[in-house]
Amino acid sequence: MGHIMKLKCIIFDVDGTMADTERDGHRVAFNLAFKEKGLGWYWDEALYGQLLKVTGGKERMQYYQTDFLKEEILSAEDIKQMHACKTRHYVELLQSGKIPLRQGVKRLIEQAQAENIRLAISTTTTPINVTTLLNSTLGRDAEAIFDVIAAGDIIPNKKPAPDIYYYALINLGLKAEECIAIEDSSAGLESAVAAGIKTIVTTNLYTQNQDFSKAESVHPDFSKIDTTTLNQLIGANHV
Ligand code: XBP
Ligand code: MG
Repeated sequence: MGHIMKLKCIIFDVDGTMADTERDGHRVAFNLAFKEKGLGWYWDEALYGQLLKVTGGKERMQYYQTDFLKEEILSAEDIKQMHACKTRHYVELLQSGKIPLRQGVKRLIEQAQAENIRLAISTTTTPINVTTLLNSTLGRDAEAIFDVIAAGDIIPNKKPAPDIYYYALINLGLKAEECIAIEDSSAGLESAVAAGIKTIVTTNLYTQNQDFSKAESVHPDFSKIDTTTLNQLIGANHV
């Protein structure tokens, strides 16, 4: 007879999960960068929804010119510079306080802390984007809340590859069965599940019609997500 496992860590995705960053954050920052650099690109809300298929800002720009424009306008170096410009604009948007955490995220974080459940982040986005969001919403020392912040280019293959979740697990020193991931997109779900982590999904307008058949449960918001329900999912993992 094995013993019942307990939840050791909640691993949060950032974009779309902790905050609705895409439509009014990343998208706006990309357009500001295109304008600043004199490139005639503009990504409206509908087009951006299609581009979200590819995770990572640099990868998204490459995807746009290859698959939509069918013309290589930007070199790899141009994309890097454009992305640095986009990151500057995005950080400024976050610092202006216009992008809040999704309702219920702070409550879940505080509940986990009170119960000594560890917290981590696994995201495709650039590290400074994560720390700026945390600082602008949870305060100056917010990074310390998370034991591991796995972000951006530290791994070569972004979501839906499992690499960023493997990186988080190794640095946490935990097994996949001891963690729950929270994601908002099918690419994120794919990534976490491929790393062996049970995953719940909180949808948003861009992701609500995606395939979440591999999720433990799917929610429109955080109202029914708490440590009790997450622990029940882990409890089913007998060892
Ligand atoms: C988030 C993303 C990110 C951001 C852009 O995916 O796709 O690429 O849109 O971030 P996930 P950068 O939520 O699955 O991590 O421009 O910093 O790459
Ligand atoms: Mg996401």
